[in-house]
Amino acid sequence: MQLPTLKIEIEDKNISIPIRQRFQTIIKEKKSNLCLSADLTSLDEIIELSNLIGKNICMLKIHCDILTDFSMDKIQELKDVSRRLNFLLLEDRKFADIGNTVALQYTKGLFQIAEWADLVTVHVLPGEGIVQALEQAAQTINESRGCLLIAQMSSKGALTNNEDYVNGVIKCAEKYSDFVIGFISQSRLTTSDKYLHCTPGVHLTNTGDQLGQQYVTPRQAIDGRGADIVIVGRAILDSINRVKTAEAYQQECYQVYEELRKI
Ligand code: 5IU
Repeated sequence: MQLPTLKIEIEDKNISIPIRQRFQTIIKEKKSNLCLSADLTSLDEIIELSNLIGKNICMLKIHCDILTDFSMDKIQELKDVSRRLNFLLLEDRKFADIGNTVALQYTKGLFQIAEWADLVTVHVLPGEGIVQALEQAAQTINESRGCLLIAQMSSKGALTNNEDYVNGVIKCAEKYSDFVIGFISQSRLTTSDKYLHCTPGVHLTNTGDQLGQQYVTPRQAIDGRGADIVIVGRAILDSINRVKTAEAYQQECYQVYEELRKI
């Protein structure tokens, strides 16, 4: 009779704690500022991998539209793993349409993203209505939700990387600072601790790929580029031992983070 009560308490805790606070607690408690970018096409494989690597990460980033075996039951299974091993789920949807459309893309269709993704990524290109719409839509969900605004991209020639654009993104974050908990960025954008800076394009040995991706090391991402969260994909996914590699990235990223941010 004790077990069901305990489960309800855990669920309630997740529902009641604001997502920003939950994220910061996870990072400190687990000593991890590593986000695994699981760009895999099988949700079964992602679930299996997150059972092995979940203890090392603060967040798991996926692209639901590349999955060949997506179902709401399976994504619930992944959500259960994320709760048990205490990491957030980020759907890297990169919303980029008018408010009315993104609200539908967020809550409806095959993926019903708002039901399971703690966080989503958003382009501010269409204007601030996009964030307003997602925040409103998130209020229909019985759990704390948030988003990361894409301020700068890691890819060669990205049109996002100009000052006016980035300033517009920062302004939008300030206006919707309950729902916007951080940025996807390649540099430190604000001195406020409120916003978590998440940086993709990180690899310890490669400098890029054949399709425009540009890599820096974890140290360069955290030191030079002001990252709080380091997003790592193929450096872990393509390694011979994914678990060992994830452990190595966790240690390296958190050590540099502690050293520089004195947390
Ligand atoms: N991603 C980037 N750069 C960006 C943004 C997102 O690489 O500017 I915004 C995503 C794409 C991929 C992951 O899902 O982060 C990086 O994967 P690799 O570490 O395998 O390159």
